[in-house]
Amino acid sequence: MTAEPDYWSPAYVGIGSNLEDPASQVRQAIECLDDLPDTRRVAVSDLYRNPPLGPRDQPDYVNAVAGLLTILSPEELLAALHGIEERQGRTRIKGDRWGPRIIDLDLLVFGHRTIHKPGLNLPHPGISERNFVLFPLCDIAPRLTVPGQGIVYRLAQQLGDENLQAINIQTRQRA
Ligand code: A4P
Ligand code: MG
Repeated sequence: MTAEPDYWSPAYVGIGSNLEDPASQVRQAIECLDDLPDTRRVAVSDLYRNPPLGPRDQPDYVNAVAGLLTILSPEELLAALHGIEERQGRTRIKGDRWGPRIIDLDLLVFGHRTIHKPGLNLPHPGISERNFVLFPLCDIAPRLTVPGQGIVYRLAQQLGDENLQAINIQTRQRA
């Protein structure tokens, strides 16, 4: 009997926090990504402090991006990301879109997949308008094509790095 081969897909996860020591929340989420089943973290960006997009009456955010290889499906990976958010204490307040949060994990890109269905949009909409996503992504995958949006380093150049402050230098490749 031959076993089914495992198909590993590259996936990129956006990480954001603006509550309860955001930088350590982001680092904690990165550690949780390391423990996901059937998944390997292969890269992580620097961490960037930046002002909120959306309502301004909330603290600054810390954002980063992690690069994974996974044999999970996009739906399974997103469910696993929601599990990490819950374990870190995120509660969703209905109607509070873009409000402050302990941790937010967005599935940005999953291979070449384009998906639009309730609960899952891929690529995550708005990547090309957010420098707090594009510059971390540029740290680890500058030549990545975001399906339907463009090549990461070009999109980052177009947007500029205004208001982004790198707050540490990470080892980008996993030891
Ligand atoms: N969902 C659909 N597709 C995806 C996907 N690819 N990844 C659904 C993650 N979630 C996806 O998400 C709302 C719903 O989107 C979920 O049911 C999920 O199944 P959420 O995390 O509950 O709410 P949200 O994060 O407030 O909404 P949204 O639209 O994801 O907002 P964003 O895009 O995450 O923006 N400013 C700075 N500086 N830094 C930030 O990180 N983040 C936001 C939130 C606003 N301002 C910010 C930042
Ligand atoms: Mg989100």
